[in-house]
Amino acid sequence: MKKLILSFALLLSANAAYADECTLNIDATDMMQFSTKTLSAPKSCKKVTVKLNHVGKLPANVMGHNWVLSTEQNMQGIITDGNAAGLSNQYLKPNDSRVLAATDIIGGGKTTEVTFDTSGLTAETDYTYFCSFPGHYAMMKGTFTLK
Ligand SMILES: [Cu+2]
Repeated sequence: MKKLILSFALLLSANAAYADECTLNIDATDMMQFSTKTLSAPKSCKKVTVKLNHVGKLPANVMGHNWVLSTEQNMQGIITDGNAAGLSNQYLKPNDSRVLAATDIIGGGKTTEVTFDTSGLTAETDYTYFCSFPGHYAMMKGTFTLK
């Protein structure tokens, strides 16, 4: 009985470790900054969850932030179309197939997250993440890799 309990505990902790490395956290601030310019997850993750935490105080219409994933090549087009789409569309063109993953736009004190399938991504590519709020990508941009 003791042995059984022990192996159950090991199984639980192994699952927790697996879940943790496939979940990434990033903060965004009122100073128009992400807390990191690089994010990566093990390629063994079938799904990756990115949790965005806006640690500022300003509202979404003034200093809103989201987390958008695409190829470097597609970023500018997504931003141009996103600006036209406006805040009511999370500053993204609806159903934009160039967007690999995206959270909603949030204001200060709020948290949001997105979970995406990694089956369409490759470990050889450096992906780009950015905030699509107008003008923010210049400051709020980083590199996402599977490794
Ligand atoms: Cu932003």
